[in-house]
Amino acid sequence: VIRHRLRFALVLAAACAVAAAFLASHLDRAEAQAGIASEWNGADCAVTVPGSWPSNAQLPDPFTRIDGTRVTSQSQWECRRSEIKALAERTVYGDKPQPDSVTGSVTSSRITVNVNDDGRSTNFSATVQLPSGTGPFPAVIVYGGFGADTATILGTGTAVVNYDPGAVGAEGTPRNNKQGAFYNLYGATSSTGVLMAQAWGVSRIIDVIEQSGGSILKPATGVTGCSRYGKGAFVAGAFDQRIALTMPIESGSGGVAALRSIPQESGSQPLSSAYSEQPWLGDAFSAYTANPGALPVDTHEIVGMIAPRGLFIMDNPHIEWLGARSGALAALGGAEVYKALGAGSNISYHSNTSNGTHCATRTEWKTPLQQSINRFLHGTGAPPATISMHPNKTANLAQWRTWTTPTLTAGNPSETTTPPEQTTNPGETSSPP
Ligand code: MCU
Repeated sequence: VIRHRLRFALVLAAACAVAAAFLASHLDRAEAQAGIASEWNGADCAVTVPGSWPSNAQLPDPFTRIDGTRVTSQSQWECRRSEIKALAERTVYGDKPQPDSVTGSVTSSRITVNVNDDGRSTNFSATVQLPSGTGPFPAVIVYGGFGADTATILGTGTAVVNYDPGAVGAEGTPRNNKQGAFYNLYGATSSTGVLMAQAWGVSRIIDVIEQSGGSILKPATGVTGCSRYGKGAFVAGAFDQRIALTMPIESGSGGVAALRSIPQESGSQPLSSAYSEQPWLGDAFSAYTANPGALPVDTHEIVGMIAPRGLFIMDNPHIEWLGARSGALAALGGAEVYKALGAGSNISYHSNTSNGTHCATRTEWKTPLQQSINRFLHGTGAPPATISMHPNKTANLAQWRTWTTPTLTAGNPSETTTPPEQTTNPGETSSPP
């Protein structure tokens, strides 16, 4: 069984490497110059990460702060979400820095990005495919080539931005010699993992789209990718609140899958493997691969960071390595945050597929993908609003929690220093109260 599993991982890894090689990035010089839009509401919440916290074999309560107090209002949640972000950066992914300046250009075929921070500079680019019709168009940033069903996206009148994540956070390096645009700025020994580096690159693309004046691309942005690129898309969506729609596909261990549940899901990629196969997660995660119960967060709270923005998680239940039960558990746990915010219909999960091919273009996903894109990037129609687990890969949230889900009350601005959620994306403005 182990040999079979190893062989599967090697075949996947080889397939991924070949496809990634197609995505050589061509670097260009920038023209436009402007400031950086804010990507995180709640950046001015006072968050302190303590030196220690209690272990918890179950999924931690998203609504209880690390100091043990519980949040009751939406404005308190804004700062709790910042605390979850800080804890997740510290223990799972590594830090996502905010650079000094970003410049670049958007044309109908290419986005160029130049970033400066602390006297250093770097650049990368992405290619653009426009749909037919008259722009400007919202865009979906597609990681790599996997599961990138560009026809489905273009068919909704949405542009595709082809993002080569390896240009910003490369795979295939040792942890003490990380490579790519992110590490050009922050150093090859940065403890930030490749997934967060790649997510930082997505944020810089959005900076450039926002600065471009909106004649070609609108700021409404989605992100997707499959497998390792599903891990990446998930992290990108969680750590940038300008992303209106996140669509991770078959992301497995290191992606959506609940970290505490992976050791209990037979055949799923072990945490130690997800940590060592590539420097995907931050260096600090080495302390938790054998003991995820010691983490102050789990991925249901990363799902919760995306709330109330659009989220459609797709999993493959036919390949044990992909840990679909742990993915479903994180979706169910995170859906509680959506419910608490009165936005329960903005999250969908689907693993009830018949085709077992990894990263296949699945007919069952076409309609909910297009519904999600229409709702959250175009502001039309209704989201799929379904949690559909394959019968072999159902998860039971009740076994994993003792906490209950509050209804977070609206308002109470005295409890936060941050302005209310920006409503630049249509999904947020239309969430039920
Ligand atoms: C699910 O994503 C990964 C998985 O974590 C790896 O173990 C395997 O090698 O490759 C998968 C993948 O990215 O496939 C394209």
